[in-house]
Amino acid sequence: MKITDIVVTPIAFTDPPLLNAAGLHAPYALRIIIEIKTDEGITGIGEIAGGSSVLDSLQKVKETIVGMDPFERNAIRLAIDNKFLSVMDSMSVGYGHRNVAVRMFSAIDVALFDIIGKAVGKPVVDLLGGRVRDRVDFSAYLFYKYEGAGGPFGFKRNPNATGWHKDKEEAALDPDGVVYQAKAMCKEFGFKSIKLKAGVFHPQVETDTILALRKAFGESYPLRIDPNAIWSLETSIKYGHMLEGVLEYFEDPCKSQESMAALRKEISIPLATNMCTTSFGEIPSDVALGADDIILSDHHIWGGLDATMQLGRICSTFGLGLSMHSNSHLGISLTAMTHLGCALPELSYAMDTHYPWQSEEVIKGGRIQFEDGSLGVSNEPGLGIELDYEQLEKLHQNYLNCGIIDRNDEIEMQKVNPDWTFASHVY
Ligand code: GKR
Ligand code: MG
Repeated sequence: MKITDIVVTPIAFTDPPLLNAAGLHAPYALRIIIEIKTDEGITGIGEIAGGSSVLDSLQKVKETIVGMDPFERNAIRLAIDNKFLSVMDSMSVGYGHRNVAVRMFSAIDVALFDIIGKAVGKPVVDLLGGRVRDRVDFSAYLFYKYEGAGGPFGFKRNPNATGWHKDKEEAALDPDGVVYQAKAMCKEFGFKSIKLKAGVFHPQVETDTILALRKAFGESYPLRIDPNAIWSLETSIKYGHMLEGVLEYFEDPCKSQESMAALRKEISIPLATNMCTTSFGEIPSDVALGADDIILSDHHIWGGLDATMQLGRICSTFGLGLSMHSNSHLGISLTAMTHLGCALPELSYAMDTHYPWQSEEVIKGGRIQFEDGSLGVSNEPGLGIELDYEQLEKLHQNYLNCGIIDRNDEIEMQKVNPDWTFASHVY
């Protein structure tokens, strides 16, 4: 089989005014949908975070991979590395050029698995070694937020919204608001564990929010807080002590492997990260320093599905736990995450997902339905989903019209509060 074409479609979909350490979500979130076509008439699909550098690179990748066999995933990855990385880049880790190449391959890898699955008549989970569980649990991903629906409504409500879609338009700017959001989200989706995106208000308010969630939900709901590394080591120690015995894990309270390692010696809560260790090259120092207890995998960031399976093995080798990170996404990503989650032996936590915050879809059949906070995968070949071209075109038009080409939460926040800076709320 030969790859004949790769079609790259940037899309934008409605995102409510969610707050985080970097600022505020824009009214539209960006993703890129890719379709890899083959001479046997099989097409594979993938989804990745939007942004101009990944989009530019994906638009140039066609000449590199057209003509290659989709089964040769290793050769395709090397060809992409050779084309998009200089020798210097390939030695660096973290963000930058290497990150763009890794992210590009992450999307391509999912589409290749989709093609291979369709060609051999097997679901992607089987290509990853088969199910170790039939369903994967997801956690309720809570945000402090302004009132509003996002998209064309911005900070206003959508008058036609009902149920959870109405509840999610409520402001959540204090512990009570977050507890309301948590109850509404858990009722709608059946989630049984909770993550709070923090780094927005004073750490005392955010600690009080966790304590209010504990009071409202009791001990059977594991709780996590993620200040996105905006707390100092001292602040993390101080508030970490208040959360001992309450948190399932403490996600990226402070910046750098060194600070996380120092924190880990002081408090008795497992530390998790999707910020201080985000690539294979950072694992040796992570382990040597003892920076954390749990790595949050993400196939969009670690280099695809197979790479994430390898990450699981490495984590268990070094006694690290494995969870899963997310970002604003639609159903192709959610389906790929679910295949992976069903196959990953080392996964031992409910996975993150932003999906409840979104309303639109690009796959046939519309929005994916959670049951009891979990999802399973079908036995259909490949990912088992198909693109809805009408919706894809609609969301592509959103992209063309919304004027956002790169995510910048700081600029979005300054539209609301011109004096706001990232540095002004580092605690
Ligand atoms: O969506 O605002 C957000 C999150 O802050 C996201 O960008 C992070 O990457 O969910 C993420 C995290 O766990 O750090
Ligand atoms: Mg995080």
